[in-house]
Amino acid sequence: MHVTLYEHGTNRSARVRWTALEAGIDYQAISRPDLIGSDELRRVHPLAKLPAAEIDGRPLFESTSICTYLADHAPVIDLIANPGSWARAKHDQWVAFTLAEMDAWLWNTAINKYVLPENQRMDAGFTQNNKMFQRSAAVLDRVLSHQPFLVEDRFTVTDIIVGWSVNWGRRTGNLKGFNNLKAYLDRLFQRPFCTLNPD
Ligand SMILES: N[C@@H](CCC(=O)N[C@@H](CS)C(=O)NCC(=O)O)C(=O)O
Repeated sequence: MHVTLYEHGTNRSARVRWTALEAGIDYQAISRPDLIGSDELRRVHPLAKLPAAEIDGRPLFESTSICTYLADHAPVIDLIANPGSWARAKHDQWVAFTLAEMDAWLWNTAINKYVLPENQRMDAGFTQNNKMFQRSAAVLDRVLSHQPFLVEDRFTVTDIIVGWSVNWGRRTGNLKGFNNLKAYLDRLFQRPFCTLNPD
């Protein structure tokens, strides 16, 4: 498999980089801050966002799709539940939950703080976005009170995907009182290939 990853820094790119490293998949990195919005990136991602991938010459975008594909093709370790299994359904559940019920809220705050041009920003939703993120974080905190990882009681790519969002919550001050999530992040940070932003 020939993999090119368009990725940079600790944004959602960190999910795909971490997955490739855990999976033992060699990849060529195209990593520059000026990729976002460029025509070069738009060939692979129609919104010219990071991350994106070219796998055997075919474009693939959305960090969680790239992570899931790489995990399915990990040559040496088992990084994801088998397709068709109940555990795989739980992987899909947590990925969808993370994108729709966690990332979306913090992303809305982000675009209105530093992504959109200043004259297009609205600050009306910040408090509500934090509350909605915390409502979902509470769900994960309860689940992780009685299990170390999200699927099959072992570290999988699901934890890379969800862990990135939990860490975004920590970095934006949204984990107050969620001690199980803090302990979960500690477990993730201990992994040698962890790419989560520690700041
Ligand atoms: N749902 C997408 C989100 C991609 C995304 O929004 N990437 C950000 C960096 S983390 C980006 O490129 N933003 C630039 C922009 O929105 O113009 C994914 O998980 O890959």
